[in-house]
Amino acid sequence: MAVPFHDVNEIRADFSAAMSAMYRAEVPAYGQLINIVSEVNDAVLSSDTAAMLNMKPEEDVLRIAQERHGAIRLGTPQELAMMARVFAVMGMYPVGYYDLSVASVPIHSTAFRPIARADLAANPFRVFTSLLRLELIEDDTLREKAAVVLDERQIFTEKAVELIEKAELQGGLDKGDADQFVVEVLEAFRWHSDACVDADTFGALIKAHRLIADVVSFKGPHINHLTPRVLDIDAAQDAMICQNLPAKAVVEGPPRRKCPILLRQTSFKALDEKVSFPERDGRLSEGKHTARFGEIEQRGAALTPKGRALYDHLLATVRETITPAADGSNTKDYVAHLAETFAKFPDTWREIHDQELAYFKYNIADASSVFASGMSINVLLDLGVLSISPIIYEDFLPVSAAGIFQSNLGDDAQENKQAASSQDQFEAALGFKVANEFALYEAIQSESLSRCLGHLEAVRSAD
Ligand code: OOG
Ligand code: NI
Repeated sequence: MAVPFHDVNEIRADFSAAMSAMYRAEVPAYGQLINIVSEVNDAVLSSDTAAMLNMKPEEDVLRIAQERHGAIRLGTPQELAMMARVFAVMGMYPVGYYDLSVASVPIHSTAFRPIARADLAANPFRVFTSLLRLELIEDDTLREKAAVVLDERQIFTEKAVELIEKAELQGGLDKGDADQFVVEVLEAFRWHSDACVDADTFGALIKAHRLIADVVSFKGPHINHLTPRVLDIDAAQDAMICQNLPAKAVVEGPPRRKCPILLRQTSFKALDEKVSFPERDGRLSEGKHTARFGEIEQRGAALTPKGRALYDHLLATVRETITPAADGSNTKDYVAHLAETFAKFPDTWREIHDQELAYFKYNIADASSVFASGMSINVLLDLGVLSISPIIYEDFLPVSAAGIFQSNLGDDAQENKQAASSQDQFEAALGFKVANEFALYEAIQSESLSRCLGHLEAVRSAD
């Protein structure tokens, strides 16, 4: 009999845990962040707020301590295509397209993550994955140099490639291979303080764009942050400041609300790290690079296109009047204005549901109450036959991503005007199309509804 394959969700969970342990060793402040987050989460889960968050069924609560996202930046279409194969072995698929050119950043991105409800519940690890747009380097010589450097590097170990091919051929990996796969693939995400370009080239790349230097100058696409999910980001932000972590002035995204929507994020600034550059005369020169940072996020309900449009509109309205200053000088005003403007976004789950602003999971609250076929959903909710819980947003905000990028490039980051976005070009590099996030949430919602209705029908006809 054939040996059964190791559960893909477990490979992903193991990989996420291994990544977390590695990052903790590389960036000690990340460990501090994890401690803050778990204290805040424990406090929220044992308070009344837990019920309000309505994170039922238990799937959302159980996964919380394991929950995090990471971010990497790749240099070539070949690296992206290979990374997609790596993530597929762990049950992660590209969802959504993010055009960072709107923030004058020369990359475009997708989020690799699990897709099915059960897989998300098992472990929702996501990786925001960016691809450098080399064509946006204006200087011909520098662009060609960067292309050569990127072409020469091999970000995966031979063994990793072998195991990816084996997984594809067999349709999975046994436990032993899966464990080794995690170890080998992790190597691609490790930080290397020895650069693969000389200091002059590094300087020229920095001048073209800091992000270009970050992608091109090193042996691999080091993980640049890992972000745990927190249930009360304001409490966590206060704790960060208390512990002298250099947190950003403002939490990005929607304001604090009773019913959280989309996601709110905050981070502490990138760290200066020592780097050594190989010089032409064979000696090493010393320098520093600002690459990695810490981030936390509070996740809320996934919005429908209608809810997203309302969110975008309200945020744009706020930003017409006030944009948060990096030095924190107008934080109070900004926060007040944000809260005031978002009063137009309903703040009870039932209103949000009835106005179709977010996606929900339907649960059976009481199968024994009066149920007749053809009753509307709202009637079933009124009667207490059905109940709802928000579907958690599993993706990223383009605007938020831009904010994170900007804040971590330092205040002297250049403003480069970038060419128009190109989802087609990104998908050509990937080798296939990215999934549409709205369609995925919609599918989870309608599947939960038909499951409930099916069950109610069965109970009724058995009576
Ligand atoms: C990724 C930034 C995007 C987020 O949480 O929005 C991101 C990067 O800096 O490479 O992770
Ligand atoms: Ni992030």
